[in-house]
Amino acid sequence: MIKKTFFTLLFCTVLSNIAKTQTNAPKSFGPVPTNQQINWQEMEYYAFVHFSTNTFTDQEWGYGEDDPIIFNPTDLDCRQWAKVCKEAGMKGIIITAKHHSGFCLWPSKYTDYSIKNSPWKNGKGDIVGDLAKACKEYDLKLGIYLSPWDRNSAEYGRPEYITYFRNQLRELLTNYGEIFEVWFDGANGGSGYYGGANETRTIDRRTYYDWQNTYKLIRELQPNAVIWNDNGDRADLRWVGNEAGYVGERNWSLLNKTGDVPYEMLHHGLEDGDSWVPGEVNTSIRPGWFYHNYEDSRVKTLPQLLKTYYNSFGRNGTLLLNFPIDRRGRIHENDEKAAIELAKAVKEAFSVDLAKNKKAVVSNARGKNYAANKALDGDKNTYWATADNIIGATLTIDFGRLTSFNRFLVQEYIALGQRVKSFKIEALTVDGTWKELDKQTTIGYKRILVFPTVRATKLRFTILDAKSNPVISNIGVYLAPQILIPPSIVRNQSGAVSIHAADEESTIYYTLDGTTPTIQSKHYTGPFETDGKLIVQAIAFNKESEKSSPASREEFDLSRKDWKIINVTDLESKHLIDGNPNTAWYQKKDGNAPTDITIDMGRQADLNGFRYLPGQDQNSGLISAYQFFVSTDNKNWILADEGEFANIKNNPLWQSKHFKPVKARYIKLRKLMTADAGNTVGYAELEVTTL
Ligand code: FUL
Repeated sequence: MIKKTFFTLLFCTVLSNIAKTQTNAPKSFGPVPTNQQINWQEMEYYAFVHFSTNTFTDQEWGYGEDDPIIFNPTDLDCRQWAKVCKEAGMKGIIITAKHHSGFCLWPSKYTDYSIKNSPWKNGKGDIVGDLAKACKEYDLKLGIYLSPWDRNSAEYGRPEYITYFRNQLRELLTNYGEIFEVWFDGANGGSGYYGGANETRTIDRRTYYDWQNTYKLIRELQPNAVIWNDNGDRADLRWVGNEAGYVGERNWSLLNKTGDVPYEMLHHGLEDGDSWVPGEVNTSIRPGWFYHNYEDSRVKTLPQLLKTYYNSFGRNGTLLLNFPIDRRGRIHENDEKAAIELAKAVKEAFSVDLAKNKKAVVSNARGKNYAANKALDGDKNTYWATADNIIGATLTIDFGRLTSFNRFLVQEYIALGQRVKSFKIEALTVDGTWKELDKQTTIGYKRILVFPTVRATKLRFTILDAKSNPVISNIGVYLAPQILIPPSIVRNQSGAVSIHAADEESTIYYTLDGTTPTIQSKHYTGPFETDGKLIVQAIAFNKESEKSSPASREEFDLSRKDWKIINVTDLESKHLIDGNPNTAWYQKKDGNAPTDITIDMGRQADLNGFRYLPGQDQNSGLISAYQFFVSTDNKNWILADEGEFANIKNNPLWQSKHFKPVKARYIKLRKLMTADAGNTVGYAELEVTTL
């Protein structure tokens, strides 16, 4: 009897405690993520692979006319892609099943424009299928990129195309197992082959694709997938407004369900948005999305990749990093090496959490189920939550002794919404004073702060402002090894080369003979004069740590010291040839007449190409279609090259073009069209390449 009463009592107490805990639990605030969005966010880092006919034509955007016969990888190995991605610490791979050219990497029943008609495996291959198998083997998830814009299809622009597009989507979402993400690129450039019509077709990106019905199909076939869309109707994920590898420091995972999404909103989200639409940072490990062998030496360096890492999922985003598949059908060795180096550096930086299970006190908590230690226990499902005091709530970690650190990681429990609007961190240093290390805005799923190494006994995290009581699931403190940044190299118009290190303590060593610099190479003491073709490579060396940065490398061609812009009087036009990529000239022109820049190079040369760097204001003046003329006498002009600068709007990098060698003293770049169809044309630099 006594026993029974005792157990009944115990049972009731447990029940009432559970009830108390539950009533005490913080409620969700504002829009919250779906389970699919949470699972996706927790993937953090995954790969893009770009592969198509473009790989074999050296293009970024195929026109849709290339014969499938050119698609002939010599050593295609999807298992190698998966192995590299796995070793790089990625959780999945999104494949360009169909890029804008319309060429399909799977044998679609609905078109002949696919690998079916390529020599690869005598037309019997299926790259999406091979990748699906490889992903399974390496425990990676598979995602599908299916370009809405199709420059091959005769039906593009007509209602019939939507049926074709959905048929293809159905094939991809039915035949290859579980798909984690479906990616609908926003590019709708206009001109194309379109079944031989060779014309420009424009569509209304808000209405043409009838997205709601396409979304229905996806939800039905792949209920666990998330949808990325930059074409009108909002889906589950958003673009962050650039392809350069960073999202805003202030980054809300919210947007409004309807209405325009200008750059500011893509980049920062919307604090009071009515829907959960988190940002995904997409960028390539090289300048381009597709493989070009001339970019083999331009794979991002470790410091560049680390910056991307911190500026993407260190800022409440995920990172979708692209590998251009090469003509063999493999991830190139240089890209593989860079990605593995990044994984190693991240592991080194984040393997020891100096805050894990350390003593911590908070100014305020909702009881012991939501106490300070819940943020330091390494369990993503437990959290520190304050009662109602929001502003000024603190969590102080006591390291127990002087500890060096330079990274701070913090996570909100996003299942209950994103709440924190601003916070700061301070350290109790040797002299007994609190020193502010950083002050920032949003947190979201994960925020990582990077600051110079500090030695301290305690770290204090303060919530300065929040929409509702903060719910912090994780805090980590780390000491990352120092990474030296490669110096920057520029050559001005007169041919003088200057090299700059990111920090003043470093010494710079450089070479001009194509060899990798070491500390035995030439010591840089100041700008030096050069002329003609030149390869400059440089390293920064830190005496204290005895470490060198990776080498930076710049190739220069003809120096522009004798160049004169002869058809323009605006003095600002000098920026076009000043060697400084950060200054630009914006030429304004009324009407629709072609805009030309005519230059006298001062002497004759054997040209085989030119390079154009647009002004970096992504919103105006990016030349998207051009003609390039040459002349020996400024009277008789020859058209040396014409075409498009594909994808310049999203990726406004150097645009290199090659043509049949020709003698010239005068050059003329003509803008035929800008990406925003406006009349202003922006130039940061113009150079030529010679034989
Ligand atoms: C862009 C496309 O136009 C590029 O070619 C690339 O696929 C990139 C991921 O998205 O908008």
